[in-house]
Amino acid sequence: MSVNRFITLEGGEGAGKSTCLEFVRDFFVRRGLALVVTREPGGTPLAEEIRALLLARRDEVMAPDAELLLMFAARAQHMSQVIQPSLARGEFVLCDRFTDATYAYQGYGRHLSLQTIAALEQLVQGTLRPGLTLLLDLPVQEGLARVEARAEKDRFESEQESFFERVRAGYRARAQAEPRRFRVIDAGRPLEHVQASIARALEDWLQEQGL
Ligand code: T5A
Repeated sequence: MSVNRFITLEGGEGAGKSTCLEFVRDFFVRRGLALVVTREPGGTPLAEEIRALLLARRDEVMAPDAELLLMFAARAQHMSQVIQPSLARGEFVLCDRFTDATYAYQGYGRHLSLQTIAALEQLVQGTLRPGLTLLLDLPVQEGLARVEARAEKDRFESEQESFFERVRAGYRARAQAEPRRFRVIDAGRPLEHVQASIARALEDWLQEQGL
């Protein structure tokens, strides 16, 4: 059976994804495994332009459906330009957020239909799903406290705490529904403990894949 080399990193605000991304990159480099690191929304020049539209705060309220469709528009571009070609070359792809974020933020957070998201997922991704998802999980208040110091909040970071509680619940529900794909990491601990758990999860997964 061929190995699904598509890995995603997920978590709520302040979970430490950006901080841990470099750690995961080093993990693969040390093992001599080719890895492409990318992110969503974004990952190509056009998709990064869509990201800027999504994150910018403006007077006009963005309709939830417009937000959802922009997420998938960026994803379609990212899939065709980066993810699919990299996987086809046999490289690992590590993506900072992917469609689980859409289920968590637009589905659970904004109350959009999970069936609609599933239909868009099918349209844009076909059968492609991550082989492994690392979910950095921590209580909402702790995450928000970590990002409190940021100079300017983007459109998502400006949401109410109740929104982020729904996002967290959404991620946890998805992890519970797919325990083979998800590894839930307790991100509330000191960074070296979080990274040790990530390393263990990656080692176990690579071993399961026979790599
Ligand atoms: N979005 C995205 C959707 O709504 N739908 C979608 O489909 C997709 C793909 C942008 C936004 O887009 C939304 C969700 C997002 O709101 P993003 O840029 O990935 O996506 O989102 P952010 O959450 O802003 O991502 P960051 O990577 O910038 O933030 P993180 O994960 O909060 O991570 P980081 O590493 O910057 O950590 C925050 C702070 O905590 C500290 C760090 O030093 C840093 O100061 N920290 C720790 N402190 C103590 N202990 C630890 N273990 C720590 N780990 C990190």
